[in-house]
Amino acid sequence: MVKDIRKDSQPNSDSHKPSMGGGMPIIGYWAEKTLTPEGLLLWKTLFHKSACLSCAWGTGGQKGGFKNEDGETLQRCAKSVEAIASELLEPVPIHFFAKHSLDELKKLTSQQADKLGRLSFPVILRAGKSHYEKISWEEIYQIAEASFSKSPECIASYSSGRSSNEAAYLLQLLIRALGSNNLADCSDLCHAASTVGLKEMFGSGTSMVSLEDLKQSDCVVLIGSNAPANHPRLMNELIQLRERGGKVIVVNPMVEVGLVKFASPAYPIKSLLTGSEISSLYLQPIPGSDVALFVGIQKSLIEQDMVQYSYIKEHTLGWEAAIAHAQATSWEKITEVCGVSKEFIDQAACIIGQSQRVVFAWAMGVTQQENGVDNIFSIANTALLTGNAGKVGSGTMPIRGHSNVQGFGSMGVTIRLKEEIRQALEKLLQRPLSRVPGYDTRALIEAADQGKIDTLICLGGNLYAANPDLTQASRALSKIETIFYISTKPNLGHFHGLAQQNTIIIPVFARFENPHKTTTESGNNFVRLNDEGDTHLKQEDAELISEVEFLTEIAHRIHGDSPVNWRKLQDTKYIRQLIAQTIPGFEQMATIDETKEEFTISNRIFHQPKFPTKSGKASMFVTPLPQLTLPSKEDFNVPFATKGVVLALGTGRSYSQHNTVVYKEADKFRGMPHRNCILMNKSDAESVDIKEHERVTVQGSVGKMENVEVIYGSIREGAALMFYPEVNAIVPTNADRRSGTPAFKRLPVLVYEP
Ligand SMILES: Nc1nc2c(c(=O)[nH]1)N[C@H]1C(S)=C(S)[C@@H](COP(=O)(O)OP(=O)(O)OC[C@H]3O[C@@H](n4cnc5c(=O)[nH]c(N)nc54)[C@H](O)[C@@H]3O)O[C@H]1N2
Ligand SMILES: Nc1nc2c(c(=O)[nH]1)N[C@H]1C(S)=C(S)[C@@H](COP(=O)(O)OP(=O)(O)OC[C@H]3O[C@@H](n4cnc5c(=O)[nH]c(N)nc54)[C@H](O)[C@@H]3O)O[C@H]1N2
Ligand code: SF4
Ligand SMILES: [Mo]
Repeated sequence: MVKDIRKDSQPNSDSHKPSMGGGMPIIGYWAEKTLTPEGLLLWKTLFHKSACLSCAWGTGGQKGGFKNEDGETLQRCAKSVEAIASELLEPVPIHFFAKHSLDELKKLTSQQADKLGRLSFPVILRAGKSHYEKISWEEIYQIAEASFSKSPECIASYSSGRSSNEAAYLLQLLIRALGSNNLADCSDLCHAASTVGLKEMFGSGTSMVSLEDLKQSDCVVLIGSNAPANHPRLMNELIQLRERGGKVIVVNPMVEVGLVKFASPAYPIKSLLTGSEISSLYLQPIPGSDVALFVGIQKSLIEQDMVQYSYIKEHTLGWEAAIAHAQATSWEKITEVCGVSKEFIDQAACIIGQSQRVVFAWAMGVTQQENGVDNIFSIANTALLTGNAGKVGSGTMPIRGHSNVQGFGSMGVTIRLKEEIRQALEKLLQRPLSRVPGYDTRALIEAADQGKIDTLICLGGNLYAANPDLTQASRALSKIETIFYISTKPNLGHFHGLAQQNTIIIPVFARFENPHKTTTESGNNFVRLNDEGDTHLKQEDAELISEVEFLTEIAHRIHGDSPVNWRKLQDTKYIRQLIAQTIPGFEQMATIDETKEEFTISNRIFHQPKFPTKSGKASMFVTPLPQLTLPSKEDFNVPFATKGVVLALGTGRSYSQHNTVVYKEADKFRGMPHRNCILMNKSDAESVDIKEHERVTVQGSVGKMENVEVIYGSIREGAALMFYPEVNAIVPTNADRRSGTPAFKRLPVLVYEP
């Protein structure tokens, strides 16, 4: 195995970090959760016919709890157990909110808030009050009627990708029928750069690769993804790929142990005990420099005569300029910007050029950058130069986040509505849709901060804690008159993201509890059918409602029953029929209730180099190299004598959290014992006499975090890592200009001993 793991990026010596990802800690976790008295309920839920709640890899559904879309078994991971266990908690006691004031609730950590239990009755926080109190459904609907009759531009929604396609479809129909396009979504903070970039290049914003394709590839380039933690079943595909002689190139400034070696419980004999080698080549670029690395790979492909000229001439536009750009950019510049040597870049190019079928897969390491769309362009340019798009076993594959985040986009929960959907919705609603551009998540916060939002409805998620600059997020939300939070669990947003007049929390069923069938879409464009189920919460303790019932009731009260009979849509079969009628690629939704046949959405997976663009060709774009200077210590306005080091801080997930929800304090795999740690390179720390485990201040441009414990880790010099949501207190609001995705993966900070 060739690795660009620098000599000086040695992990901390005194920690007991596992030497590989997955493995026995995962088995231990399964045992801990499933062998308890509650374990039975957990097993029952695992076998329920519905898609896994956690990530968009999309295990589960009609084939039973443990199967992927190819029917392979043992495809459920511990993350799935983690997510289910959290929804199976007891209810928040009925007198809880009467007993605990907001001042107390504001002191809770994310983990403590989640552990309170399941939300089980609707509550309201009224202006000037210190406590949430129970509210009747009738009063909720009266407040909804008043607040949704405000001017359409002042009404907005935010959503997270765990709810169903049916709920997502209703949400956008409700908002658009009001005359608003303000449909912010968590994908704005996540893969928006992928959607925008891929759409411009290929005319389609999702993965062009199916699970079957992945099984046929002989090389995967995995960029800015920590799949062992966040998409664990993808690891099975990488193990199988290596076994059939394929190669995995990892691009990540941090050495994630599970990307070097992973022990998969799906293969108890061949992998679980000894582990399977994952990376064939591990490249550690400077954070934010992936464009330079990929332009380098392109330059090397040109120099090694590995470009598929006949392919690009026939199937792409703009290739001449992209090639000229790579040729004109000097090796000196490329290696200086990305910090990876020409030797390693040549090796990567060689592997890609010599492979027959290459999949380029990526996640947040490249989308959450100020040049997020350029990152996507540079990766996909590389795929095109080597003829790896529109061919079985190859292509571009954004690895999606939430389990139904892609479904939300397909259902029209987006500020970039497809023209065909617009027309179909106008026909359905018998009126033109508003042409006023909608707010995405960042624009929504900015608009709220300027007092431009009166009413906000949040379908899941945690708008407050998911955003950068928590001070701004809290202030912005406090200027909104009424906020409806539709949620399964309490979270920080319920206590820090409070409206001016009324903050209402609506408790809803989780996916496996809904009284009706629903559907979801995986990142591989596969639509799953979720059976109805029931909740463990006792009727006398719980007044849960389904998302579908709540949304249709609001819509009915505001819009009446014409042209859409909203209450009829409480039978979700009718929503699926509307989806089949109005959303391209979803025709099979019309019969899924009868056939139970889960399906791949049409026109998304490309096995021929014919793309849904005007010309039928893919477009290549010139990708300027980023300018990655860091400020100097003096720019942080600290006393002159302060000894500190300026680093590029990346923020992301620990191995024990799901987005803003923390399940466990420690991240064992990275040797970080609690949340308030900064992982950095030993030599950076030593350059300013900071020792491991010392407490430091981490100062960014919008605030500082104190008492942060230093942990040495295998991250390249000049880079560091901290966990969100806590770190969002100091993350500035810089974002990619074209997609609006915040630059969560590169913020300059000064690390110093106070
Ligand atoms: N268990 C679990 N599963 C999840 C989630 C969860 O929180 N927990 N969240 C879900 C969601 S919504 C999402 S979006 C995904 C997120 O899945 P990922 O994208 O895998 O998660 P992140 O922790 O954001 O970090 C991704 C990786 O990017 C690397 N990185 C940082 N900067 C750079 C850079 O400049 N270049 C490159 N090439 N790499 C860089 C980091 O070192 C890290 O390994 O996971 C989904 N699945
Ligand atoms: N600094 C930093 N910030 C980031 C990121 C980062 O890497 N770094 N990543 C960004 C990314 S990729 C994302 S996707 C966002 C995540 O942002 P969000 O999606 O807004 O946040 P989550 O933490 O996933 O939301 C969790 C809440 O969803 C609710 N919930 C769970 N299941 C259901 C359900 O079935 N129905 C309903 N109605 N509610 C439910 C629960 O109340 C739970 O508390 O964060 C972003 N923020
Ligand atoms: S890989 Fe993702 S979808 Fe599959 S079981 Fe794990 S968390 Fe669920
Ligand atoms: Mo995400």
